[in-house]
Amino acid sequence: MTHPTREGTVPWPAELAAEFRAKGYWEDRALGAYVHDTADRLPEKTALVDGAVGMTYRELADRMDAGAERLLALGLRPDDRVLVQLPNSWQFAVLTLACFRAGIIPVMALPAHRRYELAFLADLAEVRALVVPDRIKEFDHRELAAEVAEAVPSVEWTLVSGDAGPAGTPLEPLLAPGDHPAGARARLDAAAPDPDSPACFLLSGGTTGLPKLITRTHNDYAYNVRVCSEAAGLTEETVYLGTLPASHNFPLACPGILGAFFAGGTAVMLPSPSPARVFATVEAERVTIAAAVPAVAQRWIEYQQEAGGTQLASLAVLQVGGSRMPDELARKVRPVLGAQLQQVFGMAEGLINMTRVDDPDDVVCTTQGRPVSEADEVRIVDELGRDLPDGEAGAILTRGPYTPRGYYRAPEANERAFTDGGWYASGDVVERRPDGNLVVQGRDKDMINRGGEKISAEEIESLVYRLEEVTMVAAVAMPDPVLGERLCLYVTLRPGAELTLERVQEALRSYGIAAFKLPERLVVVEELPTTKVGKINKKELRADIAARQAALAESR
Ligand code: OOB
Repeated sequence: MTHPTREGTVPWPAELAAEFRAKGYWEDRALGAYVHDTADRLPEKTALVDGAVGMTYRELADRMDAGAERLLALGLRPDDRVLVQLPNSWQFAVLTLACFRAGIIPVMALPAHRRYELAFLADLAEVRALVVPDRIKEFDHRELAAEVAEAVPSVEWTLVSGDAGPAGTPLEPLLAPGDHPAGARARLDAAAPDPDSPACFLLSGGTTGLPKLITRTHNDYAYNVRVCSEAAGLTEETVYLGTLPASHNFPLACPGILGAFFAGGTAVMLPSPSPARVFATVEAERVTIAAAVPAVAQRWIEYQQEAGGTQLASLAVLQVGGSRMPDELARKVRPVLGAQLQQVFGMAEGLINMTRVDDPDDVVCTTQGRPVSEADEVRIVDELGRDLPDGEAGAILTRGPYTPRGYYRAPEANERAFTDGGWYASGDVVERRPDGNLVVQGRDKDMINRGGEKISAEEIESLVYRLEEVTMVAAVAMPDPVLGERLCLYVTLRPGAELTLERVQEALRSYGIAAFKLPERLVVVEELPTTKVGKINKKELRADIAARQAALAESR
C-alpha cells in the first residue's frame, strides 16, 4: 500500500486559506477545468503543436479526458503518483493534463535524470507507474525504467512513448481521443480532485543531500499560472515556445505551456533549445514568446549575430531566468533579437518575480523584477533575521498564496528551509531597490547553478566519498563564461593515492547520476582550508578556483 499524500504535505494555515479564497486567489477548481474553459470558448483554435502534430482545444480537452479515464481504467487511482520523464512533446502535455484531470500526481523528473535520481524520486513518492520515452538520442530509457522498476517495489507499470518494447505499456493509445467526450467529461467533473490536494510534485534544486519534492496544489498552481500569465501579458494571440525541459516550473507554469492553455494561446513543444531549430520553429509557428536560461539566450544572441535574418520577427517577448543574467547580456536582447526581455527570478518552491514588458530599460536589464502577485510577501533580512532597508543585500524570505509551506515528507529539511511563520528561505542573497525591483547578488546555499540546472554540493560530495582514494572533498562552483557556473571538485587523497577527473566522472556515472551533475574540474590539494568552527571554507575555495580560472584565461 502506498501512503496518501496528505500524510506528507504541509498545508497552509486555515485562516490564510480562507483569505486566499475570499480574495479570489484560490478559485477552488482543479487545473483540468481551466482547459475545458478554453475549449468551450475556442474549440477550433490550435492549442498544441509538436512538429507535424497539431491539436485544437477541442481535441486537447478530449484527449485529456480520455487519457484520464484510461489511466484510471489501467488501475491507477486518484492520489497515486507517477514518475514522468518525457522530453518536450505533445505526449508530455497531454499526459500531464490527463493526470491533473484524474487526480493522479505526476512527479516531474527531467530527461537528463538517471537511475540514482529516478530511483530516489520513485521511492520517495511511492510511484505506481513510470512514464518514459523509448529512447532519446542513443540512450534507451526503457532499460533505465526497468532498472528503476526493479529497485522500487511500488512500481507496477511502465508507460512508454514511442516503441514500448516487450515490457512496456504503449503510451500513445492511452492518450488517444475518446469515443464519448461528453460522458467522459461529466464523469470526471463529478469526481474532480479536491483543489487543495496536490496537482503535481516539482523537484527542488536542493541544497541538502538529495532532491526534495515540492507539493503544488491545484489551487496554488492555478493561481501561479494565472498571475504569471497576467504579468507576461498572455492572450489568445500568444504562441508560447516550450523549449526548456517542460517539467521545470518556469516553462510549465510561469506562465509556460499551462499559461498558453489557460489563455487560449498555442503551446509549441520543442525538445531542444539549439538555435537552428528554435529559429526555424519561431518562424514557422509565428512564436510570440519564449523562455530561456541565460546560457541559452546567449547562444541565440550569438547565432542571430552570425546568421542574421528575420526568422525571429514574430517574437515579442523573451523571458530569461533560472540563473543570474549578466547585465551586459541583458542589454543585447532587444537590439539583437528584436524581442523585449522579461527577466524572471523564480523557484519551484513558489515565489516568481518578473520585470514587466513596459518597464524602463534600466529595470529590465539590471534587475530580476518584482513579485508577480500583490499577495506575495518578501522580506530581506540579515544573519539575525532582522529586516534590512532597501538597497542592502540580505537573505530573501517569502510566503504567499502559491508558495507552499513545506516539502513532501521532509520534516528535517522543512525545519531548515521554512522559518517561523511559514517563511521560505530560498538561500538567495538579494537586494531590493527603492522601486521594488529585486537584484540577485549571490546566494548563501551550497548549490552549483550550472546554466539553470541546480546541483547540490552535498549530493555530489556524498557520492565522491565512496571513492577509496578520497579523504576529503568539497564541491564548489567555478565561474564559467557560458553556463555561469560549472562544478569543480577539491579533494585530498590518501597517502600515495592518485586521482583523475576521468576516474571521478566514470565512478559517478556508474552510480547512475545525471550527466549535468558531473564535475568538470578536479583540484587535488594537500589540505582543505577550514573556517574557525572547523567547517570546510568554501568561500576560500570559490575564490581560489576563480583566481585559477582567471590566470588560465590570462595565459591563453
Ligand atoms: C527556477 O527554479 P528552480 O527551483 O530550478 O531554482 C530556483 C533558484 C533560485 O532560488 C535562485 O537561486 C536561482 O534558481 N534563480 C535565479 C534566477 N532565477 C532562478 N538566480 C538569479 N537570477 C534569476 N533570474 O530556476 C525558476 C522557476 C520559475 C521561474 C524561473 C526560474
